[in-house]
Amino acid sequence: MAEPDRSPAGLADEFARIFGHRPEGIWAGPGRVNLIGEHTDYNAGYVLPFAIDRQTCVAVARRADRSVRLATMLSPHEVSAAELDEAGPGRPGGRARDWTAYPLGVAWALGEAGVDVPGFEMLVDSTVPVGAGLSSSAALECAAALALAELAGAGLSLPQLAAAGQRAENDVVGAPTGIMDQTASLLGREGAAVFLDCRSGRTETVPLRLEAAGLDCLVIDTKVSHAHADGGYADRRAACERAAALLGVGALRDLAVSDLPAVRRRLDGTAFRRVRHVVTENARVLEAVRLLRGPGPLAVGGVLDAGHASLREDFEVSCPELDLAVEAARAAGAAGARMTGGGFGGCVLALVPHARLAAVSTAVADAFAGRGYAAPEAFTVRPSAGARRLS
Ligand code: GAF
Repeated sequence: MAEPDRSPAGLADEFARIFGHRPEGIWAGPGRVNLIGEHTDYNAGYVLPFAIDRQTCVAVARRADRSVRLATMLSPHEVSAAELDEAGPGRPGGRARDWTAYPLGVAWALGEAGVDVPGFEMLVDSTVPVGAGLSSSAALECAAALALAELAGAGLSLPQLAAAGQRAENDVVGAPTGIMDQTASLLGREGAAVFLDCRSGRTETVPLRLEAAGLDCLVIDTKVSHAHADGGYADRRAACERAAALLGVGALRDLAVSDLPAVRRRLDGTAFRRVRHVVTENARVLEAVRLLRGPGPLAVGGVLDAGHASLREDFEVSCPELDLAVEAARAAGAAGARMTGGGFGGCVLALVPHARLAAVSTAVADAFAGRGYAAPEAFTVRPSAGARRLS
């Protein structure tokens, strides 16, 4: 069978075949890799993600009624029907917990933000692997939010659109995630990472010139799938909130590394380790920003390695496949490697000198085969522009 045409023109043609007329436009939202700053966003801390050159595209046209029709290139013969008013907190609309909850949730969240969202038809296509920790959900939310806000004639800022994506995910999909992924997808810049202070909402662009440093960012998808609407993520978030309440701080962000000895005396061992991860991770983000603005990306390898150890030992959100990918990548010459995203599966990111790229990919594949794990998939990504209208 011929490969589907994944260009914007191909998506528009497929839209016309499914819905009988051309879309009004095509919008794209990228996935993201988080360089450092994991499980810090919902603790009002710091994160340093970047948008990647894998994206979700939506072709959209308004309807005259309040109905919604949703289709995906993954199964183009199936069209989901829903009503705008069906989605809301605890009511995913469409079919519960499938991908349609994201655009419907975004439509609901924009409505809550005062946007008069019309009924619409939407065809989705994506090159962001689903459930791999590269934020396929935020990519779809951000493309949909940009499209629907524009078609509704609403002049929302990028942070307001990010908030709508997060609300869709928290209130409609039921995943208690933070604001990092939507911010990265909307505010990403070519050749740069987005430094976000999740308390103030302030963002700064930090240069991430991998090419100039002779590095590639290799993503290794372990193929261990995760879902943030499942228990582990919510459990870690609740543990952080409990610890903050016990320690009498507004959020774990309010603690410094120098507070840790005193914190240790007030918490049980597990709670202390959760707090220590968040506190040291915030410090690692600040250190990575300093290094990227100074010596450059080759210098952040050690920060990535320390971040992975903290997620594995203190926050306990890694898994054997992620640990193996990190170890094998480092042993084969990566300058630094760590799991990226919420954890419990998903991807590892490794900063790899160009000359070691093939060796690192092969070493990881061999290590997985040696343990009898399913074959991982490795590919490079580039820091890329954020969500935008394509046509
Ligand atoms: C997921 C969430 F969606 C983010 O908000 C963030 O908490 C991340 O896990 C962990 O850093 O991607």
